[in-house]
Amino acid sequence: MKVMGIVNVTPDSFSDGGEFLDHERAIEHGMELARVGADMLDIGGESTRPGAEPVPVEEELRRVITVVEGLSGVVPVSIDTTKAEVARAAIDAGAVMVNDVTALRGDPAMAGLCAETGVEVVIMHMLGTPRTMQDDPRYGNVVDEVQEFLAVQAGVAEAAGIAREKLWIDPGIGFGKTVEHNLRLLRATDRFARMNIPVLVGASRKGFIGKLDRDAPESERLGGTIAACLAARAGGAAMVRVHDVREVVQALRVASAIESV
Ligand code: HH2
Repeated sequence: MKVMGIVNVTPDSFSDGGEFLDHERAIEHGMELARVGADMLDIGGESTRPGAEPVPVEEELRRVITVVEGLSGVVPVSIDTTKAEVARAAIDAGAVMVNDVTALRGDPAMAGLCAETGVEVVIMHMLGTPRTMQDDPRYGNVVDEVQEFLAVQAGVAEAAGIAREKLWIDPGIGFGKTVEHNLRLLRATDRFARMNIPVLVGASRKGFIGKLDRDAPESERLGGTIAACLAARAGGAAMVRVHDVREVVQALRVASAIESV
């Protein structure tokens, strides 16, 4: 299974110094993640945390493009954005994947851009928008509904000219979900994997882990992150999106060594 390392270029990540220093530190961080085993890096300049406000396009471009340029020669880069203008600039700077948490619903130009440039595309499920998604999310059957959504959006992507081989699907852990919804989705990874589109799972340090462990803060969610990654692996996920690349790579290596002995 592949590991996607997270490089956030937002004010709460690499903003201690001036602009140049911010980019430099983000690039160094990405290089370190690649060195310890990240197969690819996901670079994002707009937080999608619950309650997060949108970032203007110029600001997002200023945050991410230098970092995409600096890292795309080292390791394959994914751009985490909902804006086609940012995606286009990132692709020009070397990105090979678009990770759009709106699943191509946010910007009408996104699907066409992805089709035209031939990049890989992540279709992720989200209920509502980052600002509102954690306000009492409800489903009849969360697994059925997420699966149906992913199938529909994969169809939308194909209809826009994106080759099926370029698609990834992602159940969107934490995007409009209660703890139980997240657990049911992780447990159903095998059902998503049977859709014959590679599955990406992003559970790293997410809120449900804290809720299951006496409100552990983000910095203390590594054990839960690893447990979720191993569940995703057991269900046949093709890639996990994580902050703690070194530790997750180690866990995955041990899991596969046990399996193949
Ligand atoms: N989660 C976050 C952002 N992008 N993309 C995909 N495909 N799947 C995810 O689960 C996913 C994602 C969470 O973003 P945020 O809350 O901003 O934190 P971080 O980027 O540090 O994970």
